[in-house]
Amino acid sequence: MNSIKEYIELIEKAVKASVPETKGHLEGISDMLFYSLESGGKRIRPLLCLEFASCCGGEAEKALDYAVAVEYIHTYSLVHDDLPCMDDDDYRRGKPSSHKKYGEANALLAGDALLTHAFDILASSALSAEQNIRAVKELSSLAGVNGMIGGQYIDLAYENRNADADVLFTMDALKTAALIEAACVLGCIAANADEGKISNARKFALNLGLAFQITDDILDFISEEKSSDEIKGKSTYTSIFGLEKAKEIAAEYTEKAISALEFFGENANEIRLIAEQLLNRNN
Ligand code: GRG
Repeated sequence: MNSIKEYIELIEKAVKASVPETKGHLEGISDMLFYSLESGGKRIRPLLCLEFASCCGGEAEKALDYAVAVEYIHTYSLVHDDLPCMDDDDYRRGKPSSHKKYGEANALLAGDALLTHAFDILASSALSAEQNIRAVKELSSLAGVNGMIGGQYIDLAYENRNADADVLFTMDALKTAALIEAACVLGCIAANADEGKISNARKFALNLGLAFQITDDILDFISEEKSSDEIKGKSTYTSIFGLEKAKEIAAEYTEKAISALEFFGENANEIRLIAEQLLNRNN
């Protein structure tokens, strides 16, 4: 079993190496992709992808392309989410967001390029054609209309009206948990895991994703700066349930996620650790 630190190092190298080379008039495009891919993200999704590959008996290194592809989708979603027509955030990870640095049209293009290249990375992976096709299918569907995009649609639809707990659940399950599910499932696929393992990875990811989003809401709530959600008066777990109850709910979902790992026995020890660390994170 590799350590989390070693996996993160592998991911950093692979992300750097994955940016398409450009020459002459096109050089600026690669700069924009690097800018958003290399701005200090936690790499949670690619880490989970490698961890699930290893936990299912595969070699984590073989899942690297899948891990990087999921990080590309995550990065595109952040670039587009920061645009003035979406959340209108000037900063991302303490640096000017892509549209602040390169202009709105270029940021839109950079997000599109990240999204498109994610599927090139999957299709070019050295794993079998069957594995790559399954990976494309899972990632496109979990990032698509019944996944992350659907979650963002609900988020926009509730900008100016109160959401109840049921709406929040569906929104977070799609907006946040679906891509985490893609990361875990693609790790399983890279290891040729059976459907029993894949189904438990999905259960883990749904619960971890919900805990992750509620923790994100809590961190926004307790941060000194007003978040764009607060400015827009969006409903979140803290606005509906209050801070203490939101913390309890996040801990409950983390426990449920950890229970789904029982199926994998001791092989999932590092994933358990990651789930606990994500609950107690401060960024
Ligand atoms: C615009 C197509 C489109 C989708 C947007 C994912 C998303 C949907 C919006 C991004 C904003 C947001 C609150 C997403 C929820 C998931 C989340 C908490 C993202 C932040 O993930 P981290 O903490 O980010 O893993 P880092 O910076 O560590 O990479």
